Amino acid sequence: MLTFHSDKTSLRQANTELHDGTLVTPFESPERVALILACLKQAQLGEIREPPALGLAPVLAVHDRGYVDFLQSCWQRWQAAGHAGEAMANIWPARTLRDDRIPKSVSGQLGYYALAAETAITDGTFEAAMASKDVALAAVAHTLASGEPSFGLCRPPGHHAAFDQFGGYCFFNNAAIAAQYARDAGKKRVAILDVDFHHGNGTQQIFFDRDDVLFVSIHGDPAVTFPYYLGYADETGRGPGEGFNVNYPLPPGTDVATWLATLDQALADIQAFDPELVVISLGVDIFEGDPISAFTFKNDDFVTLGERLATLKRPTTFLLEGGYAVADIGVNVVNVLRGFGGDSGRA
Ligand code: Q9C
Ligand code: ZN
Repeated sequence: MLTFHSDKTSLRQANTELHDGTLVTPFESPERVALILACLKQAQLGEIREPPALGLAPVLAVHDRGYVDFLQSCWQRWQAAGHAGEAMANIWPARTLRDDRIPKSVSGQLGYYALAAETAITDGTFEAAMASKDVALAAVAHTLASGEPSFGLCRPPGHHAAFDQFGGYCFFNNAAIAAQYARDAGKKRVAILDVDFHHGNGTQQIFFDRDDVLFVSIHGDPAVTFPYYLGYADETGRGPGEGFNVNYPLPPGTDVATWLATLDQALADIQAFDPELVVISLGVDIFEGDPISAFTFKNDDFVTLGERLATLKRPTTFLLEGGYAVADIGVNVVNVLRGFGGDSGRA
């Protein structure tokens, strides 16, 4: 399978993540991509290509202009304001405050455009996010042109990024940008299947009112799991989008057999939609050893996941989302892609 990768995704080198009340080295590290790349090469899974730089137009097709401008200018403005650490939100237009005025200061704007505090904006974050969406766009363009599957080694991930909010390690919603690109290229129906442990709140929000992009997600129950405030089964879409958003929340600790039975339902939803393209938001944080997640996949179960996805027999683009058990991240990704490709060998 053809992989798309850019060294520029390593330009995000954040030092801090707010985790359990302390500042830690971020779980979402550049090492993740390097380890997957090494495993892909070792497994001889196929050619690895650089994406072209496509600029902001495909980003602005799903994200707010003010939000994009904020991401582009945030680090410079934060530094100019004399702040010592990395740029992090610490106040929000929360339920009892106003959200109809955007503050002037970078600190106020951080809260306006952030949906969580853990994710810092740093030097190189915007450039890495640009490279990540270019990886996604090149991958989807290849699938559209050839009908062949492709893998976009996206980093930073994207599925928590909404129309005008970042968080959960995400800035640009790579899957949404890729799906919209396919729509603009003439594909009538695009399905996004999100298998990351965490609910893809950003992708859901971007397409919630639409019937041309089906969003289906299997994830940890938001009652007890990040992102907490979205991802319930009763979120089914709105207006013309009613029926085109499908959430399968599962309790932490869910066994693989139950997860795979849920996948079969998700695949049936997708077949009923008859999509011309399937985008897989591929989070491998469903692995049993993931440090921040609570599903129970073993290495070999990722082969099974790939095999089941192949039964859709649809043009498919895989885009990397989460996965933080770095020692296993390469094996787990390669196993999905191998399973999909029909080679049932385990990495
Ligand atoms: N500090 C993705 O998998 N917080 N994002 C969890 C650990 C946020 C995960 C607690 C998790 C975001 C793309
Ligand atoms: Zn995740």
